Amino acid sequence: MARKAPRDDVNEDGIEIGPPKEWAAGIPGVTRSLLTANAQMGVGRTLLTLAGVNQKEGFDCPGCAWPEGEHRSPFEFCENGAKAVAEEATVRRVTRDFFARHTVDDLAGHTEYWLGQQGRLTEPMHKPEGSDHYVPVSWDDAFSLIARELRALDSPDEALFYTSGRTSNEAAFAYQLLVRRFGTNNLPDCSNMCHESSGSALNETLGIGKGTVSLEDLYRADLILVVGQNPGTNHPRMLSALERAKREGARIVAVNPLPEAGLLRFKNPQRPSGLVGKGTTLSDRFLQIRLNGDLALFKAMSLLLLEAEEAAPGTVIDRDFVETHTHGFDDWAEDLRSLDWTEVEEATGLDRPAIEEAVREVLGAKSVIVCWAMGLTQHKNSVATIREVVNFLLLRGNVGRAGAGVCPVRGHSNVQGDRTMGIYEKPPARFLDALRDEFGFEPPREHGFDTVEAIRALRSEQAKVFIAMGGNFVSATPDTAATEEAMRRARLTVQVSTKLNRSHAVCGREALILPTLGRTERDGDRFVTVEDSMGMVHASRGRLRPASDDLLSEVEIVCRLAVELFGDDPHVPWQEFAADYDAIRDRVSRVVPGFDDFNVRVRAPGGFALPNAPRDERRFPTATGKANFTVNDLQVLRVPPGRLLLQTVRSHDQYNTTIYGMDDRYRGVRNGRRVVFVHAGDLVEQGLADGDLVDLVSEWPDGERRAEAFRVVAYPTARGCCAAYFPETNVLVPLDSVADTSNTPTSKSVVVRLVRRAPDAG
Ligand SMILES: Nc1nc2c(c(=O)[nH]1)N[C@H]1C(S)=C(S)[C@@H](COP(=O)(O)OP(=O)(O)OC[C@H]3O[C@@H](n4cnc5c(=O)[nH]c(N)nc54)[C@H](O)[C@@H]3O)O[C@H]1N2
Ligand SMILES: Nc1nc2c(c(=O)[nH]1)N[C@H]1C(S)=C(S)[C@@H](COP(=O)(O)OP(=O)(O)OC[C@H]3O[C@@H](n4cnc5c(=O)[nH]c(N)nc54)[C@H](O)[C@@H]3O)O[C@H]1N2
Ligand SMILES: [Mo]
Repeated sequence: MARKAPRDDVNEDGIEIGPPKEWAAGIPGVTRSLLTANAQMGVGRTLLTLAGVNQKEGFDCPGCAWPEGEHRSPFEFCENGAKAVAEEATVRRVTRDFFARHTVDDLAGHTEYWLGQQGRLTEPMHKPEGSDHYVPVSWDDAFSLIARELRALDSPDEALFYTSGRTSNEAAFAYQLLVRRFGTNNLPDCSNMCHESSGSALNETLGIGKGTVSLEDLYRADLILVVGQNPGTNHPRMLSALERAKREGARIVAVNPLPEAGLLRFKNPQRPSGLVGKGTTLSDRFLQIRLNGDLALFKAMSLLLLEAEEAAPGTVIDRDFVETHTHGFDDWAEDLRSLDWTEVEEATGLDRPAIEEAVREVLGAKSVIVCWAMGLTQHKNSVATIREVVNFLLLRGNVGRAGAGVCPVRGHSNVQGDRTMGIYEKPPARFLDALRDEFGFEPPREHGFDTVEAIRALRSEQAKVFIAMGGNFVSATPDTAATEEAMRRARLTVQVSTKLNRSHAVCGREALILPTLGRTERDGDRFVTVEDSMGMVHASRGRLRPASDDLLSEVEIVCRLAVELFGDDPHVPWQEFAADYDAIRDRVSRVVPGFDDFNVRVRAPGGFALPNAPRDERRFPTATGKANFTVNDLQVLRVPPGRLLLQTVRSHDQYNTTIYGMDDRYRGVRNGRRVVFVHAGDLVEQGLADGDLVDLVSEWPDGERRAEAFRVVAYPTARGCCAAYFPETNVLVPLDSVADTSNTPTSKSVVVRLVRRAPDAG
């Protein structure tokens, strides 16, 4: 299985490689954001739009889920937030003429970059079966077509309802209600590929699938570990928070195979000195860990803490906390004694003194926070790794107290809220009971398909209708060739989208594109709400004129489909929901814990915080009623000779599958994406050199997978590891390569062989 580069990929010959940057943001960051914004929007619209980002009366930045601070500057946005906004507020339009000019096949031959650059979708489009063109369709006809196909299924479980993470709370609640009213829990979402491992590990050990810290905690921490995360690119506003934490005395340790610019030094563009000065050195210590080494690292750090306690009893472990609030300590501590340091050094690529120094930081800190993102969640042993992070924190009582806790940094701007609203294929019984009590129908109890299972169901034609509330399913998921083939088998695919992407081109036999409003746009006089990464809920109100008069909000799309599907529904007032989002919020307040008086509290400036039992009361609603220590085996991921461990990452110029541009400024790449970053020492060992053109080949029991034509870049990553961008490399990860328990594709540890291409094959 091989994948050729689509034809308008920038030619590798044009790639320019310079030295990686050591600092993030500052003047280049600001001018960059204005340049991107201007190219898409023009100057007037740029200033109007950017001034509304993350303001108390404005819209929530669609960029990431990092919370807003209490002191919002007039420009509470970052370079990449501005790009996300510009991408949505662009003045370019995809019209019916565009679809008349391009066949579906033709669109499938273009890159994500090209597709995204065409602009905003403007009217509903329909690809009839057997046709190779999308043609305009009325909203009414589109809804009756979907309802007809859904009703024709033998079972509701033959339909799949995907959600990406930008969907508002109101749309998400209405959507999951429609799906359960229809009779299935087939609600796969982007979380399945993202923080599912965090949710799995935290639910089991702490009793909540979310983080336990607020921004205020970050400012009060003595030590912050930033593990498996590249905030300079993916959560730039987090750098301001880290900078402030440092000013208030925190120390920061970065754990990453790559020396990411934002982790090292930061020039805060929101402060005058940040534009010109030297910037803040953010990380006090950098552990350049080998990919997938974190489980070993956290075990080793915990063991050293246990040994320190033995050397000076009563000084290291928080005995009170461990005895009162936790379960399983003795078994865990006993197991830890058998840790093998050779294996630790092998797994982490770090030597013992480096780990001992890190532990001295821990011993010197009363309050510790661990932040993480995809570097921890997308491995086979991710759930175990995050459980070990929890063990490490529990040992010194670093949960549920000021300045301490777990901080999984969420991706999409409302991915956390979507889960809270019930977008989940494995809903807890208490949520379904609450739905039943509120609406008077019996929701389905059987668990539904997650993302990977949904692809399998499409492949076996067990699932026949696929509906997506946002996102770009075929590009974001693994095993590209298999996934695309599976998607093409669907009877009907429906994409609710703002912009064109590959999932419109690689579609079912019959397909619909339903264009929707973005965050930045006016939705009559209505507003929606979102929940950030730290459980703060607040309103988001768009201000721009919609990209076209023919767009519907996501809520209206769900409710109008429901009216078509259920007719006069005695259980849910869909028409009222479509007209008045307060009516939805009233229902949320009765179904979802923590949303009492939702309509009142969300109108308070800044919104409100959701309750968080571990954080607020040191209460752990787990199976044991306590915070659980868990035993997790260390299995070193050994790479056969001649192979490297590949991680798939984001460049500075992309938002998941949306490609803003061809540069990765902080890593020194211009004008191309087909690059693979490899340590110079490994290049020598592999008989390769910087500038070589290689194929990336992964080997699996069912055969090899190949991603073609990558330029080798000598780069200071950890030894034995390499990195390349997704989605180009998704082809390398088979559907069956997933994390234990969470079923998340293993996008951060793929064993690959680098095969030099013959010059004429380039
Ligand atoms: N501009 C922009 N912002 C975004 C996104 C975007 O695409 N663009 N995406 C959003 C989404 S949905 C998400 S989930 C987040 C993603 O945010 P990140 O998780 O920061 O995104 P990645 O690019 O996947 O970066 C993974 C980081 O983990 C490191 N890493 C990889 N494997 C390991 C490992 O085994 N151990 C350790 N310690 N480190 C490792 C990598 O070197 C890299 O620094 O960002 C969100 N924000
Ligand atoms: N190899 C590899 N694969 C990965 C990852 C990785 O690190 N490596 N990361 C994974 C992660 S963390 C995630 S979250 C997934 C992301 O998976 P998805 O969420 O499915 O993908 P996105 O690229 O974020 O979706 C972009 C599309 O969303 C639509 N869109 C944007 N805004 C809106 C809106 O407001 N409403 C609606 N209805 N549509 C909108 C646009 O049409 C746009 O083309 O990818 C995963 N895939
Ligand atoms: Mo994500």
